Amino acid sequence: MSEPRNTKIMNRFDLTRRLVGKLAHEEAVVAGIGNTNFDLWAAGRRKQNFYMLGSMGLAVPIALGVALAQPRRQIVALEGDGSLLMQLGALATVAMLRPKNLTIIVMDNCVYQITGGQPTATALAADVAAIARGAGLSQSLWAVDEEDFERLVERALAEDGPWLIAARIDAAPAVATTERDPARIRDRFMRGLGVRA
Ligand SMILES: Cc1ncc(C[n+]2csc(CCOP(=O)(O)OP(=O)(O)O)c2C)c(N)n1
Repeated sequence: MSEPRNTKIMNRFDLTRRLVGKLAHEEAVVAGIGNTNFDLWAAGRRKQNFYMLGSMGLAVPIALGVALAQPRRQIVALEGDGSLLMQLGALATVAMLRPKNLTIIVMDNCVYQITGGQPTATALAADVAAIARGAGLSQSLWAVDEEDFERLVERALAEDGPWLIAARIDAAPAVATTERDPARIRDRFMRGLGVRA
């Protein structure tokens, strides 16, 4: 079992591109406020991407809802450590409902980067993969390096979930900014999921 201090510090955009490169079956990706969705936007336009704007902590709850509504589709939630820490109860809810098709990916840079780099609890002692295991998500792992991240993503997409993959990342800024048009983001996502003509 890896611990955060034993893992390589990687780059969010690089990992996001590696994730998107593994998606071949119209998997949905729900990205949290700020940098996770900025880098998802930069990694290529997909109709099955949802970009959360405004509120922290909602990538996992939204992705859980989509996973329950569309059990034959694989769903990925992308979240920052600060946002995940704001909504820890969602992990216990996921563990209770056990959607086989949900993977949570936590991009842990140990700071609230987008608001100025204030340290989060993971900078000191909190371990998001261990917290998730404690919430009941037994398949909760740290990616030790980029190759391990890719292997874990492949496994999560192929084997029953729920999964949580945590990755330590550097403080590089996001490489783009998502278009700020919530109605268009929602409509495109609904069409991408086949629930709106
Ligand atoms: C409920 C709520 N509280 C505070 C904010 C202000 N805020 C927006 S993003 C952010 C930091 C997000 O940190 P994290 O999820 O770790 O992502 P990072 O910026 O490090 O990529 C904060 C404090 C907000 N948008 N919503």
